[in-house]
Amino acid sequence: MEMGFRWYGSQNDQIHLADIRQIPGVRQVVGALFDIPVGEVWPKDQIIQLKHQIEAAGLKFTVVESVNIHDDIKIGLPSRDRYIENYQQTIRNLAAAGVRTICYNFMPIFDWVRTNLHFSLADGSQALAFEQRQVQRQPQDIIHDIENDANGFVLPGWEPERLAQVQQLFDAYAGIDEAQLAANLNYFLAAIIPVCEECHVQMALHPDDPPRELFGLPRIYKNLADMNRIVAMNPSTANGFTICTGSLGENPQNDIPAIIREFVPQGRVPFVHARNIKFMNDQGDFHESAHLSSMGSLDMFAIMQALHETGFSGVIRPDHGRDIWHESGRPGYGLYDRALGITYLNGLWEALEKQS
Ligand code: CS2
Ligand code: MN
Repeated sequence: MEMGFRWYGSQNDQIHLADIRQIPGVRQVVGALFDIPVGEVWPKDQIIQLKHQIEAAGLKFTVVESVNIHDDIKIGLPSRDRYIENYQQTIRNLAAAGVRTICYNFMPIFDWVRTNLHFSLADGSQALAFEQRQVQRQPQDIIHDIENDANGFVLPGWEPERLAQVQQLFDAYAGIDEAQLAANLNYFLAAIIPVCEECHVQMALHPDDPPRELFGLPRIYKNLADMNRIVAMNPSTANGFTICTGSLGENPQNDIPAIIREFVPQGRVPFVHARNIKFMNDQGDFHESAHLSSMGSLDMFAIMQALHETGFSGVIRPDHGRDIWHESGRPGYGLYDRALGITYLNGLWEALEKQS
């Protein structure tokens, strides 16, 4: 297992690589080119520049999060083939720079959805939260809140230029149900997995967050049954998963250690996001919490134990953190709470290693 930290690049992140280097046990920076519009080819020279910058700080760069998928691919429009060709070229360019894992998601229109980016917890910290009654509102209202509450940052998946067209996007998805979305994923995988095999790159699909239908849009990766269906589409191990404990854990029916025990031994999990969430009621409303098991609803020890037992050898990173110690950075992506999360996860791992 190698510990990683997500970084938005020197132009877009208030955290410096030198800060990341000082978190004990961090080896990897999980990065991306955030300025390339979704659907365009990531230029090789810019990828290599990012790699050199990360390596100069004494860290490695083998996981990209995310190369996002153009909506035309998810909708299945004829224009998808051009975007798929671009994606194939991006895979080749990333592989040439030593990237081995590409995280992506197949969520229509929105990446993750939260209804509050500054939910106050009892200890005075703030975290991201989701309340179902809030999504009865218009998507425009949620977009407006997220854009206004992001402390001036543009959050990935919430690009204002793209979401300015949100009504057109909703119209374009009108005929797309879960089966059609699955067919479109299948089409995409059929085109890109052979390229991944050729270049020794593994795709790592991120779960839908939250893993339930929202705004009438279909969902593709909510639980173990969905994962089996995605494996059946394309059994190559290049067709892999990101296991995001927070996202999957937002459905209390999901048994995350069981999911790990199913897919890590298949060699299908190059990348894990570790975070905890706390349910606020039995309607599935939740807020994100500190990583410690006792602060949330997930048993982080059982999760790390399953990873250890199955010989997980990929990259793991803390996912979102709370805003603590007066930090008010990119919501979910401050330095302090994610660093605390890393220290805790490393502690659990050391105990597991020494016990075995
Ligand atoms: C991340 C996602 O911030 C987050 O919630 O886990 O944005 C994730 O990067 C994408 O969904 C993966 O494509
Ligand atoms: Mn995640």
